[in-house]
Amino acid sequence: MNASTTASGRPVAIIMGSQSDWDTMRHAAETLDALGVGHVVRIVSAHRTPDRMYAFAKGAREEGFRLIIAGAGGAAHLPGMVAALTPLPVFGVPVESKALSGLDSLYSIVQMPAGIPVGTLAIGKAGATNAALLAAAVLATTDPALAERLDAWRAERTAAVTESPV
Ligand code: RP5
Repeated sequence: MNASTTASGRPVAIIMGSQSDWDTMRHAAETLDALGVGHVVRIVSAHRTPDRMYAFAKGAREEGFRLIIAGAGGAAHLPGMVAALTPLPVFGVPVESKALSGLDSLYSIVQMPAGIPVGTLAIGKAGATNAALLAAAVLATTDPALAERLDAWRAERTAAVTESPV
C-alpha cells in the first residue's frame, strides 16, 4: 500500500449538492481517475439531506478519507458546513448556477470565517479539475509513485501546447 492509499484504497471523497452538479464534478472524478487516485462520489445536500451531510462529515475520517472535494451551486453551503464538521481538508468547487452564473456559489463558498477553512477553487469545470489536481498534489507529498504520475500528467500537458496556433 503506498502512502496515499487508505485501507479502502479511496483517499478522496467527491461530494455534491445535487445530481445537477455532476456535469461539473465529473471533471474532478475523471482527473483523479487519470492520475490513479481512488475516490468515491456521493450526493450530499446541506439543504435537502442535512442528516446525510452530517453523518457523512462526522464519519469521513473514520471512513478512511484523507481529503474531501465538495461542489455546490447557488446558496452553496455544503463545503463550509462539511468543513465545520470534519478535521479533513475540504476543497470547495463553486458550480455555475443558472441565475447568477456561479458568482453566488463562489461567494457562498469562499468567504469563510477565520477558523474554518475551505480551499476554494474556480467556478465550474476548471475548479473541479483543479480541485482534483490539488488533492493529488497533497497526496503526492507522501506518495512518490503518485508524484511521478502527477509529474508525467503535467509534462504531457506542457508538451501539448504548440508554439503557434494550428
Ligand atoms: C445546490 O442547488 C446544488 O449544489 C445545485 O448546484 C443547486 C441546484 O440544485 P438542483 O435544483 O438542480 O437540484 O444545492
